Amino acid sequence: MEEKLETVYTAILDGDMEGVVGSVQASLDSGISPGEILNKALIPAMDQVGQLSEKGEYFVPEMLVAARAMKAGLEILKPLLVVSGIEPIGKVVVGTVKGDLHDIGKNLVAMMLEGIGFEIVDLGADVTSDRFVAAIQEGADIVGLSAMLTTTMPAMEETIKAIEASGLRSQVKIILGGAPLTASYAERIGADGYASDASQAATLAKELLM
Ligand code: B1M
Repeated sequence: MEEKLETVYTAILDGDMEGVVGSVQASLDSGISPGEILNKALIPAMDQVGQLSEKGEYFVPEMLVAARAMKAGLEILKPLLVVSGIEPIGKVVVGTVKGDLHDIGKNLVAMMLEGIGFEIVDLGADVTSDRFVAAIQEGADIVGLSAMLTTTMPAMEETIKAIEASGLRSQVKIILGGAPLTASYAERIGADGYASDASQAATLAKELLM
């Protein structure tokens, strides 16, 4: 790995927020593209955090500081990855479902969708089905649900059922993603599509509106 990217990667693993901010900026200044910083340093570092937690070497505090450091890096990249001043191609409501606090993946998906021209309504994390329904009532073309815990996967089905019960189901396409999910699970609970990562989510969202 390029030395500057290695510094970003290590700073995330160390949960060193200032180190991430400095090294992301230094990488940009040296001409490394925002996409490369994201895909070659930030995302691999969070993957490694996940592996360390699976091995019992990292616990919640380490995951928290790494996540905070990752977010600080994303904040710098966001304006560079997102186009502005163009007519939106559609409106997407995104959120992590009820009971689930993981929002980094969802934030990346939102950023990628915004980057290709969607207007984003980000409801945050731990979002109840009622809040999703209320946001769709305000107007939406697509709803994007994220979940990272096996225990919160059922909240996706509950959300889809609540959207159906509200009579709004035919107005929106529903897509979902998150580490424990699969395309077959998405199909089984009545979603319109599944994406395994943020760029697939962007492609899927565009396809669904065509
Ligand atoms: Co948590 N956590 N966590 N955690 N955490 C996982 C998910 C876990 C796999 C770690 C582990 O034990 N190995 C495990 C889940 C096990 C399971 O359910 N099978 C776990 C656990 C157990 C927990 C707690 C229960 C721990 C505890 O308290 N004992 C607790 C639960 C809290 C809660 O939610 N109620 C918890 C807490 C936390 C922190 C708060 C400390 C922190 C989250 C901070 C934050 O997000 N603001 C955290 C973190 C950081 C992780 C890991 C290490 C990293 C997650 C991450 O950000 N990845 C994670 C381990 C892992 O993932 N291997 C883990 C980077 C991100 C870019 O990837 O989120 O997968 P990801 O998103 C991808 C795709 O999934 C996809 O695209 C994204 C970008 O490419 N995607 C979509 C996501 N959403 C999508 C939506 C789409 C389409 C694609 O369409 C709408």
